[in-house]
Amino acid sequence: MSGVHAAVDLGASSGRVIAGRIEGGRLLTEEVARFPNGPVAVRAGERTTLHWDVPSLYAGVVEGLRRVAPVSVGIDTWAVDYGLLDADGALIGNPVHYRDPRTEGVPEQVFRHWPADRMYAVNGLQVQPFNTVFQLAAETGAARLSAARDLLLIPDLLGYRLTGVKVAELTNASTTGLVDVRSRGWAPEGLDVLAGSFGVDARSLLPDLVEPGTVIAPLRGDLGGAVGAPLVAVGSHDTASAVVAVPATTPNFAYVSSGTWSLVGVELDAPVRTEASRAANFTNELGVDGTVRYLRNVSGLWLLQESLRTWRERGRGVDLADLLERAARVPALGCVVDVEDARFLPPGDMPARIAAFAAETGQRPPEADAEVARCILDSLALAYRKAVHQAAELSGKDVEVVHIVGGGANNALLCRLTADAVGLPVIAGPAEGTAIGNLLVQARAVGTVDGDLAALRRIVAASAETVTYRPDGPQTLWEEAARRI
Ligand code: LFR
Repeated sequence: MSGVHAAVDLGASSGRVIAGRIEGGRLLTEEVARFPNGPVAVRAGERTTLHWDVPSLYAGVVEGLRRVAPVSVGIDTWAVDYGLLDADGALIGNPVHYRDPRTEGVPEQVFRHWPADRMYAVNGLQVQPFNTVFQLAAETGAARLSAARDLLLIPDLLGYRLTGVKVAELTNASTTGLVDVRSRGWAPEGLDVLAGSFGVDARSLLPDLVEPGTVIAPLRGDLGGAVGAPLVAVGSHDTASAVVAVPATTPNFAYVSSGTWSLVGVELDAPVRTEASRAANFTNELGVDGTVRYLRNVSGLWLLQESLRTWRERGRGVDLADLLERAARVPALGCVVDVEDARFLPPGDMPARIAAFAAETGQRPPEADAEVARCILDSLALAYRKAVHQAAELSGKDVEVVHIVGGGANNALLCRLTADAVGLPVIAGPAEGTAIGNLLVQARAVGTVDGDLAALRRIVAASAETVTYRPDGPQTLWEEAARRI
């Protein structure tokens, strides 16, 4: 039996510390701490801004690590967000959450100085308004920028608090828009544009890049039995860790990392930077072991989560399991929406936005809660279908099977609909993909396991319960639905 590794995984609604150990070639995991990680809306002057709550997260992380006394630690969160440090290493304000609308209209301003096609040729990145490069451009003139000496992405920020060492882990850095996707180094062109046109000296703020798998430094401070454990740079972008945990047994797979977001794509050895790829807004994010995560952000269970929240706020608490059971009995494809439409991005009344989309596209808006849920799941499956087909076509990769990892793997209706929509078998699980990928990369870095990505994935396959869904029903139904949006 190995020592215990600790994955810190900060997700959309909660942060967790998950302990994992290798036993008999299998990875056994256990959640040891959970604490809230919702955005905090803070009003200052005329504006309300969505923030991270770093101090409270830090307290949760410390508490969890003390409980485990691990032999190594890895940290992952969602991408793009960062904190600024002053000359004393103190955090300047709480970092802004990417769902804050401060970047509305900013990509267009940046493209005037760094045209979108030139940018894509360098960073290979999908355009999302919240990409770090746009968040930084939105900070032009902000007082805190002039006080800033370092910029750290959130996992690296927590890592710095735990070790005193500043790095930029590459998989997450690749979502900033400031990494050259071919050289896997910072992109001088992007740094020049930020400095020259927006007065943001990112060049002097960004630390050195490290590849995932690098041992950063031992933990220090008031951490009980966790002191001295090495912090390992894992795929600190949660999606990078989730892709490590795809239990693929063939190279010809597509994946859906399905949670608050759905990240749909394939794994490649080299980026695809064609005009067709850019037009389809496919991203080349960097993965573990020199890979490229070629994917698109399709929205995700966010639409369902926000609907549940809306109903709850109106005093109509809905039980998810019961809702999904009822949704399974609603006739298929009655109404579909384009889940990638920008209107679905911010928090708020999701059923109303879905109804508005339906009306605009000449469909009868879903009314009952089960109809809304069915609409969301049909629409997600439809979006997965499009993204899987496009990923295969644009990259030239053969796809024989679709793996769903993350919370969506537990949603049997979504998995079944995905198999039907894509027309390929779907293998669902593990639901804890991100934590598992995090744990395996650190376990390998400190010598508990060894081997390439395929070997790590064999451990996942041996450890995780998966369910296979075979496609059923005619593809023409999905083709017709796609034409409605
Ligand atoms: C998923 C994710 C996506 C990223 C989005 C925002 O949790 O990390 O990969 O595009 O969140 O950071």
